[in-house]
Amino acid sequence: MADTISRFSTLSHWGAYTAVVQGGRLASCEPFAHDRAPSPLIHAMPDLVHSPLRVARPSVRASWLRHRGAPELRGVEGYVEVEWDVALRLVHGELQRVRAEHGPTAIFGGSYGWSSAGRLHHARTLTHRFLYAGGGCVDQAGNYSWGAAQFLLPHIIGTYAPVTGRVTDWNSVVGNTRLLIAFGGIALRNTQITSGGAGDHPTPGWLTRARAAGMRTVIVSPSRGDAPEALDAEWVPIRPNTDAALMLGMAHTLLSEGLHDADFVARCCNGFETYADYVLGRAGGQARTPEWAEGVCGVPAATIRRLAREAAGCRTLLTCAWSLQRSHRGEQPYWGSVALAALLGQIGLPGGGFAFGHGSMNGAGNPRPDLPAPEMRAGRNPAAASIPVARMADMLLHPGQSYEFNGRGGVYPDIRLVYWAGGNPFHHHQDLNRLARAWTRPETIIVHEPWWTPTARRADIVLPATTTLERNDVGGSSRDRYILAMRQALAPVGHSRNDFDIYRELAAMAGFEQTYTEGRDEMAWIRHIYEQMRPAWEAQQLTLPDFDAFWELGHVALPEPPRDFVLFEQFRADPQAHPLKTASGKLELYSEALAGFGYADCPPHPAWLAPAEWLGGLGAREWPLHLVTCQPAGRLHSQLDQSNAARQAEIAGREPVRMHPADAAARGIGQGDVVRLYNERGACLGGADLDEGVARGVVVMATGAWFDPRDAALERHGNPNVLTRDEGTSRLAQGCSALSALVQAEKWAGGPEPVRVFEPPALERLAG
Ligand SMILES: Nc1nc2c(c(=O)[nH]1)N[C@H]1C(S)=C(S)[C@@H](COP(=O)(O)OP(=O)(O)OC[C@H]3O[C@@H](n4cnc5c(=O)[nH]c(N)nc54)[C@H](O)[C@@H]3O)O[C@H]1N2
Ligand SMILES: Nc1nc2c(c(=O)[nH]1)N[C@H]1C(S)=C(S)[C@@H](COP(=O)(O)OP(=O)(O)OC[C@H]3O[C@@H](n4cnc5c(=O)[nH]c(N)nc54)[C@H](O)[C@@H]3O)O[C@H]1N2
Ligand SMILES: [Mo]
Repeated sequence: MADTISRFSTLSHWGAYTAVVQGGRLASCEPFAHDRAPSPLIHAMPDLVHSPLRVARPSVRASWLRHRGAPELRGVEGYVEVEWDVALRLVHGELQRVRAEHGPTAIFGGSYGWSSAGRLHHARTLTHRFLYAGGGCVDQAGNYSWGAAQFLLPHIIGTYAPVTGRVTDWNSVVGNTRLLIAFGGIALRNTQITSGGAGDHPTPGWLTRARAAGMRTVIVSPSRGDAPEALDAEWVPIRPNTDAALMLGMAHTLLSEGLHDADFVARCCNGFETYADYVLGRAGGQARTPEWAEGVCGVPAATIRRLAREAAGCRTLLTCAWSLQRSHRGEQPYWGSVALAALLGQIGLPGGGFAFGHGSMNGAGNPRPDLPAPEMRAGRNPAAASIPVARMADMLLHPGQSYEFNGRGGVYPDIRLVYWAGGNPFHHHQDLNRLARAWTRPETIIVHEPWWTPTARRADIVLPATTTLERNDVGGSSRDRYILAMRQALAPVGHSRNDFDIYRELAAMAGFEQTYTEGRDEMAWIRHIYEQMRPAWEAQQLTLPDFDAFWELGHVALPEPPRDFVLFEQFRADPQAHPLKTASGKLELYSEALAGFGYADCPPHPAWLAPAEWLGGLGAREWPLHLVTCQPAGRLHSQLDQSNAARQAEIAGREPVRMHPADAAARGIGQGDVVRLYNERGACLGGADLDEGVARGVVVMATGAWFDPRDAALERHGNPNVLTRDEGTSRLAQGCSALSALVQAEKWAGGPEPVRVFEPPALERLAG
């Protein structure tokens, strides 16, 4: 029997695959048959599922168990393993106590994080569902990915759907686009991933077809590696966080040479005159000439003029990576690209206009009918309380302090209890030394995790969660044509339980099990989530296959859309009949609403606003390198970092730091050396990787190396978030601004500093 091989269809954020199980263990993973470019990341799964870093039993931090105390020892001291009933009683008791003494706004349940691809067992959604049903909590608004875009775009184009990937589709691009200008490039490493998982990875194929059809690509990026070599793209290196200036310089060329589409602007835009005055310097301000832009962004004025003229002369699509807006004043390059596309006058034409995220995530622009993806609903938060997603440390540090957000004011609540499942804030947040200080404030921190991640090690109560392979589920993404069945392949590892069941038991203890479960068990929920999609199919005269057939086959494919999707096609054709959902009904080059907010850090028209840290600012004298924290090729954020493959991708046992050979030589740094990156917020070690494809003055370090501080002065493993700034993009969006950070680098001259984070924490069993 032990040798019997069984196969189960399943899904991860990095793609669908078949889990091959032998002797009760995951033996290997085979890509989904319909995937045209499967991600190699699926092969890390056996390592992960059977990792020695799995949380085996419910665990309680020693001092917390003794006297609910010593919050400063979070991350330092060991755990006592307890039985499930003990752990659940502790969690239930704490929730009851905090709710009774301080109310729902003392519980922080935002629980930001990607969790797993399966939609029923999506830990963050379940956390919300459980906490909402129990009286509510403080939630987080928006996301780290495109927080600035989410709150800016509705003001200027009436929706943020394009940043989610709903842009002019690839069929339209292949058939029409002659020039693609990709700000932030099209990094195929990022297109391995889709939130919710995908059956297909189409981007490499679309790039090949577009190139064969005659599309030329220009990538504007501090890193040449942001485009696949086969695309033969022109690389325009740029200083990080200065794209807004480059776009203004291009706009100046269009306006001053009469190359803009005056008819489109008159029909479809609001506030052209104000914007043009700003660009041309007619209102007494600086003219944003290509020469001026060169001084800011480092791109030669001649290149800026050439790009503007070329774009005006053919069908051009401008696309911006999400990274551009994940920076201080990150609203500006996004608004700038919409304005530039408006001047070009091709918005709403096949293959023209603006787009976002082609190199940020799998499936942007993938032709797909407008049908829903599977979804588990969290319900309504009766506390109706939330903070801007990335202001989490501010909230913990400054209860009672007021902040501004998208035209309204808010006050940070006084958090006593933090509940987190499915995220890793000690990966995702900025200025981790500051977060570590903030993290000592709450009385109790509860985390569900399959692994002893840095966040699990900083909790008071850790409940061991199953992984996707240990339960049944259904998944899929709004960017992909497949709905995927996820069949349980393994028994729960150790004493882990499904997040769904942990919350069900806690809900039962508190007397609201029925509200939480609605009377459904796992398979009843999966069937329900599937059937929820049926009405939308029928509205489009399509028949969703029978659930049992779907479960048996393992997937359903949505039909190819009948025609190309072109963003704002109808609006362009008749702006009166199909107005945008903006204040003016048009594209806003000037926004009355933003003028009303009066934010100097997000003025009412696209502008160049110097970020707090950039290479042209004063701070660059002391900190002369701009740190770009990109997404990791071999991981999803911090997920998969505990695999052997991740160890092999390291340099000198740490996260690679890519830098130009000249910048390295100036500091006596050679290939493979251990380097120390540092600024006034912290320091981390990394392994030097010299690369002429990185712009001078830039260092690139991927996110997600498990946080391993020796102390506040040194992180040993290469987690760049000890260096990043923890400040909102602006008062408008308050988005994550991780990509604006200056640092210095030196060859490490200290001791060996071994990485300790892959050793489990000290564990003891509760006697008796
Ligand atoms: N410097 C810098 N920082 C950044 C970024 C950047 O560009 N630069 N990018 C930001 C962005 S865009 C994002 S989206 C965030 C990502 O931040 P996160 O989403 O927090 O990162 P992940 O590592 O995906 O964390 C998911 C966690 O969920 C756990 N998990 C997986 N499955 C389950 C499950 O079934 N149950 C439970 N209970 N847990 C589970 C995993 O083990 C992992 O610890 O990072 C942000 N941070
Ligand atoms: N393999 C893998 N793929 C992922 C993820 C992952 O963890 N691993 N995470 C996923 C998630 S949650 C998200 S939100 C997306 C994020 O998608 P993005 O935000 O697009 O990804 P990044 O890798 O942060 O940045 C893309 C590129 O932008 C360039 N760049 C940085 N700053 C600037 C700038 O100021 N100007 C210009 N012109 N270019 C700049 C960098 O060189 C970088 O390589 O990625 C998704 N894809
Ligand atoms: Mo993200």
